Amino acid sequence: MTQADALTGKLFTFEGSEGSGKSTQIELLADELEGMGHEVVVTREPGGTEIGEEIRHLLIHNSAGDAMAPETELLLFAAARAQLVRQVVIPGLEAGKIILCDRFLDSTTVYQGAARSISSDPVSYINQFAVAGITPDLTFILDVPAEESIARVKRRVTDLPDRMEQENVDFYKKVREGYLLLARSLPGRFHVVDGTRDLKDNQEDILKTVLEHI
Ligand code: T5A
Repeated sequence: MTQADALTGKLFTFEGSEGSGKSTQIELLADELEGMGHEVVVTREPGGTEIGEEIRHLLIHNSAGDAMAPETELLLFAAARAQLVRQVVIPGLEAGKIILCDRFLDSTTVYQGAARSISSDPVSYINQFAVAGITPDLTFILDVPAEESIARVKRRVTDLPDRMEQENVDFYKKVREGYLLLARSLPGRFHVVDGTRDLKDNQEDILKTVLEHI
């Protein structure tokens, strides 16, 4: 029996720019699936483990992060992911659970690769090393224009925005384009959702698509 045969669960990941609606949709989907009797694990990146949450703090909230080199950022995101995969994702899949992960390896491809312009070879190699052969069964991209993403972040922010949220509109545009390019290059794994549509419509679309995969 191969490792893939032992992984009877499903991994669904959610991608998109800040404020695109990932967490909202994950919460709604988790409630629906649990109501149907499925065992669901909700997790996020960076984070999802004690080690990963420490790394998250360093990456996103620590003021020392302002001086962080893009290469350091890449390795820290990968470190958090390596821990999450081994501590949460693989055991969950082995136990037949449905894992809903807020961001996964595609965030690195897009943010560190497309938006921060680190070349694709190290990004791809480091991503593969971190995920240990685990590929999402399906990835939802919540697609929103850069301006809408920024507006939603601004509405939410009561204090100073975190480090990643201080990027300008061009950065958000590169992120959006990066995701749409990925979706075009791997149409079988990605399902693009219009993140400006009504919440309820997206909820129905996502649930229907997930049910077709489980
Ligand atoms: N990062 C991460 C990298 O650079 N590389 C990596 O490898 C990884 C893993 C993570 C940061 O790290 C970067 C990317 C990020 O910059 P985070 O704080 O976890 O930072 O940020 P996000 O994952 O982007 O989470 P957000 O909370 O910002 O966005 P969500 O979860 O997409 O949005 P959500 O659901 O909180 O919704 C935002 C607002 O929009 C409303 C909601 O009610 C909420 O107010 N909303 C809608 N409004 C209208 N219509 C809809 N359809 C709506 N859906 C939601």
